[in-house]
Amino acid sequence: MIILYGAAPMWGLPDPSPFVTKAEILLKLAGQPYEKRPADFRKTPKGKIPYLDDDGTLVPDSTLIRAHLERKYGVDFDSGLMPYEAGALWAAEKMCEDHLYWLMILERWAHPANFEKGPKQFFKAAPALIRPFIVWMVHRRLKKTLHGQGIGRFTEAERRLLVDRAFRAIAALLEGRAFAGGDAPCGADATLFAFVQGLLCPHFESMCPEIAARYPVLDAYVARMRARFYPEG
Ligand SMILES: N[C@@H](CCC(=O)N[C@@H](CS)C(=O)NCC(=O)O)C(=O)O
Repeated sequence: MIILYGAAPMWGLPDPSPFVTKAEILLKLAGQPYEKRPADFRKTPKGKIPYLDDDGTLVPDSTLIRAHLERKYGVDFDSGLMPYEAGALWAAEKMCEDHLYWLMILERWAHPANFEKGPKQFFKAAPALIRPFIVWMVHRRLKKTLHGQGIGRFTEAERRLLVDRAFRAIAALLEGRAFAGGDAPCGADATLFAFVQGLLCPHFESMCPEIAARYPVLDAYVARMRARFYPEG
């Protein structure tokens, strides 16, 4: 029995974490039955979501989950791809995870209106008296992380340029194809979809939808992936 630990659907997304959505789509692609449950952060092997419990074996990290599914169930998530395509898509996945992710975090957490209607709900369970202090601590840690990672040092105009170039790159990989994998989705689709969908989430005020409008292939792709993997809406 496979249990995928993440959060709950919110903000019109299957999960607030694109990494959890990536892992969920990999499970769907692998054709493995699973149950999704809310994570207890005290039990996550690396302190992050997602993680998997596969018959008692704990597997943290969306990329390690992919490797686990490949190893244990013999799934080839790159099936049908030329080595050059598989390489370019792997690089694009890492651009999403290690670059665009931080732009998403900055928009959701550092923008006061977005924080109010978004991540603030993660703190609902904290005792009311110390909640503002916890929020302050988390914000302080995040500011440090964004500065260290580098995204926190860019101006809005510079961030626009970075988003534009990243969207242009993803759009180029999708041009003329239904999925990054071609006619059928591949492993990279799990990641590209999860991150583009998260960045275009209409619940938040963001520069991303306006920039993505220059690349119509992106919206069409998100709708296609959504219909395929989350037909329930
Ligand atoms: N490399 C990890 C990244 C996962 C990740 O950053 N998850 C975020 C949620 S989107 C998290 O759990 N953050 C909690 C923290 O950093 O304390 C993966 O691919 O699964």
